[in-house]
Amino acid sequence: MLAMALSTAPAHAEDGYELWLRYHPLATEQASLYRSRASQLIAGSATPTQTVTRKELLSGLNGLLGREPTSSDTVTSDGAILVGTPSSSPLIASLRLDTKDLGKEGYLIRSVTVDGHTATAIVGNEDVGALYGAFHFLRLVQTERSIDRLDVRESPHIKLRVLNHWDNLNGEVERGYAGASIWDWWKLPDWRDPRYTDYARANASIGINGTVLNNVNAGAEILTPRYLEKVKALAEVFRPYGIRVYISVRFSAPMEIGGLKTADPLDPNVQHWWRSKADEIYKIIPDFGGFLVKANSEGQPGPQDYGRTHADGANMLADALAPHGGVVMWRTFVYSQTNADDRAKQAYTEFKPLDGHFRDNVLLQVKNGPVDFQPREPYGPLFGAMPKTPLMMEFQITKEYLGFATHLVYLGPLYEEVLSSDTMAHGQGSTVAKVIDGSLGHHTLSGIAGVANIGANRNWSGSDFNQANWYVFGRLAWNPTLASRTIAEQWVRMTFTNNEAFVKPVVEMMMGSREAAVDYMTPLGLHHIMGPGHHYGPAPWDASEARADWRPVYYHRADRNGIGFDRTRAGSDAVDQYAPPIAAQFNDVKQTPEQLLLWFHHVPWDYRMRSGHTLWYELVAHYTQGVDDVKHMQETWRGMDGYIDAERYQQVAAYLAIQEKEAQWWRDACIAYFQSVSGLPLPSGFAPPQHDLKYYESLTFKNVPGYSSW
Ligand code: BDP
Repeated sequence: MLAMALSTAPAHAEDGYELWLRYHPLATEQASLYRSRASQLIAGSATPTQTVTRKELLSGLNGLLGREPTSSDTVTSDGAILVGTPSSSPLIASLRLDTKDLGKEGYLIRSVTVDGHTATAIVGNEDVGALYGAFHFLRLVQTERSIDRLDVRESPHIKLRVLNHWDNLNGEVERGYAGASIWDWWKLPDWRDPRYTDYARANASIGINGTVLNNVNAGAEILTPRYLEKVKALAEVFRPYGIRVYISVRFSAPMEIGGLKTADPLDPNVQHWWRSKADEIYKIIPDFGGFLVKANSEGQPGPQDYGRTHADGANMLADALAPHGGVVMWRTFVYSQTNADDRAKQAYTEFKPLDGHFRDNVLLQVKNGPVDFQPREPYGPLFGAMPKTPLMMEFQITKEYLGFATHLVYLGPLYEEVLSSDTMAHGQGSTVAKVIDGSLGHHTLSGIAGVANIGANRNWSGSDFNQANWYVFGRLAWNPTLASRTIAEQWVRMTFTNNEAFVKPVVEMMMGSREAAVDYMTPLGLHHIMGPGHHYGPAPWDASEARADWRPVYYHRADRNGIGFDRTRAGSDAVDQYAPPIAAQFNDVKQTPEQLLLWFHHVPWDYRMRSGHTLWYELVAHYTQGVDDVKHMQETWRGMDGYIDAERYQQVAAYLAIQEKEAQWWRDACIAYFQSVSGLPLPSGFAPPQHDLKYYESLTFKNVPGYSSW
């Protein structure tokens, strides 16, 4: 068995650079089958997008099938592939395919007959649609799906599908675990690293159509002419792939680089400064996307510094961009240390009253949960609460709170859980997905952002499995109703192998991995109990942070009597930020899903769980389960030896060993701490922590990735 598996493993070294666009030869039987259905390629090259589409198909099919289709203008045999738009190709126009509903970015893939020959037509209304269709077609071949009777129609559910890079201009990446920034700002614009093209290919292959190049904690320099030239160079590389560039702007830029005394959004000089800045940008980057803004949040400047509202600030920038078709993505991640109210409530409190006050080209970008990208949070209460404003989703792809680069945690189930949550805001079925795709509020503008996990590491994302999180983000951005399991399966096939003996157990392992992390880090609704600042490892005891709302003890509220944050009507009343049926559910301890119990309730240690056990027992059981799950993942992976290349196999194995060690650390440290607070004995059958609490408390870390520059 093992010997057989070994014989199909690729012969050369793999470093993960190719991502899921790994066009390695299919097994011989499959290859010859596909070759007969991909014998000719009829594709234009009149525009840059057509050229890259054609190139991708040629290199992809050549790699997968061991032979390039012949290029031609007419169909001369069975198995031709026709790619393009009705307006650019008379041949495609003559097929009279119905492209009406596809929009600008949609495509169809249809098996057709041309001059008596079977063929496959990949058609968009615009070049970029055909490009997306080409990637879809390649995926079918890569994953060994039938391409005989195709009738695919696809168009994106969400308009702006954007990566957010938290990259600083000095090359550091905030919360980045995959090395330095891939943007070599110093050598731009003259040196355009070929990697930028591969970045664009990867994004286009999953439908991402925008990228915010710099950190939300932005400096003003990126708005200077010197840097705008660099931004322009990147925009030029990305343009053929349908990707627009955006930048994060610092609200006080008019003071820092414009010489003004104020950044007050109602000051005419400030307004004028931003208008001319926008004009300057669009002169050199005509398809520039717009601005992303973090304002009055964690010390960043903003309109409130001048007694103005978020709407005043966003609208001022929106007015500057509007003549050029640009948008403002204004973040709702705000909370203040001078506000004694529950941090989880503050975004809603500040933004909900502003519904209806924003210009048409403003989107509010809302983190998926009310606090901060924790392993599990309920969906943010703003979703569904601002029907007059397009709300964007902000997911984190980089795993700031989920084990950095080394923990194997597939985020698909987390994204899916949030997107499919029913807000009940406009009756049953008002899912978060329908809020952000604009359908619930009848918005034409819609968006979704993912904080990128991309860096200069050869494998882009810090680990092979982290690539799956970039991938699943893109696919769900295109269609937020897709199942994360289906996406995982496709990713595994494209990234590793189609061998079922590998695909099935690995998909299973990925699907369980997020729950494992929740269990060994923050089970039953616990949150924000990680190490201070750098966010590495457990520190539920920590009260060292300057701000109360950065301290773990603020969030878990454990004492001798119980544990959890009371967000019911008797507590902070965060529950009432949700639509009434959901609020009623979360307000009632018995109706609250146990996975969110301690998010919404402070309960005694001997609280009876649905299992019949006490909360204390269940807490210990979940922590233990998390570690066991990681051991199980290791076991699964050991069984995969020989199915894939040794390089990636071994790195995953080594990372899983790190994950096991750290999962154990999380479990033991948290149990030791909570036990010290509850004073309860460890339930029988569970191993005691490996060290005493003092040991865990004594661990400190310096030079943690993603944080060192602060
Ligand atoms: C937190 C990060 C911090 C970011 C902030 C944000 O710890 O580095 O600047 O979010 O989203 O998750 O603005």
